[in-house]
Amino acid sequence: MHCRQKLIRPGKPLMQKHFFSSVAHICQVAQRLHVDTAMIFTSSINKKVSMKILSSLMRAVLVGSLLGSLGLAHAAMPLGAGVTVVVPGDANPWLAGMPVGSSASGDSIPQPPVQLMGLDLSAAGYLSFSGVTGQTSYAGGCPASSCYGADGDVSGETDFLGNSPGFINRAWASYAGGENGISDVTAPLGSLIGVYLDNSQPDPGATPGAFDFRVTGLNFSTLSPPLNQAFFIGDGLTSTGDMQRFMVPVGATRVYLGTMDGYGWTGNNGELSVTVMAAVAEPESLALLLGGLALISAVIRRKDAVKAV
Ligand SMILES: [Ca+2]
Ligand SMILES: [Ca+2]
Repeated sequence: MHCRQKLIRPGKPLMQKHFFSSVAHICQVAQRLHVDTAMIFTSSINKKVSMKILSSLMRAVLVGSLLGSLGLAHAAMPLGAGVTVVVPGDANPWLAGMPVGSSASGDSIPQPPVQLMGLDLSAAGYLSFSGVTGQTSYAGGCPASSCYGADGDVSGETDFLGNSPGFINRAWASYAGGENGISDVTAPLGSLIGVYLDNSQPDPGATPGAFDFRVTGLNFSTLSPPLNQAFFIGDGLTSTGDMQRFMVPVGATRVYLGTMDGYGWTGNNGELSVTVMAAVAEPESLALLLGGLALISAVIRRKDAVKAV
């Protein structure tokens, strides 16, 4: 029997209508999490159905809140399989969303960034990156020299601002002004860079402010870039191997990947292979509710098991 049919029995049309949408959503998520919500509801379905459901939900929220306070309630739903793309070393993020033939950064042969296809950004809460392999060179030296993985060169170069080794602020056009309507960024040379766009061509008159990853650091757990703002991705992992979340801004329909350089992407070489997953971050309340449902379900199962002995 379908989850919803288990939970919604005939005889209480008003309450059925009221609870249908929320219960349907709970079913959908619970099935992914292997939470047997039916255990909770059907155990009391023959008596005062609506009050029992309400009572169960309230208990679930209370228990979930307790779990949340203990850091035990956490949920995320992947949206389909991941998408894998190859990002060449000469892919210039500042050509994202621009017409063919556009120029940027002094490139004699401008190469656009790679647009990720097959991800429904309108449904996604965030992207995460895994299995990022390969190396690129902003000096065209791969594999012999100046060849770096997706986190880029953090090991010895002095940036254009004379600050943190290996970090660079884009040199072309102006430091703060961005280019082609996409913001500037300060990030490690050679690192994997992303930019979210909506359906329109980026407007140079509405260029957002710039990230400075010397300030943000490279090991953030969550990053929330607005549309048209270039951001550091690297290998998508913190230094301790935790997967980082790149929140999808409202209105985003496209995401592009390229590499970090100061100017003249022409001549960069090497490539990165990147696997991207889109996921829905469950609202905290729902995550807490599901945590509570899981615990109550386990308790009921245990009671039933004891009765059966
Ligand atoms: Ca270069
Ligand atoms: Ca990293």
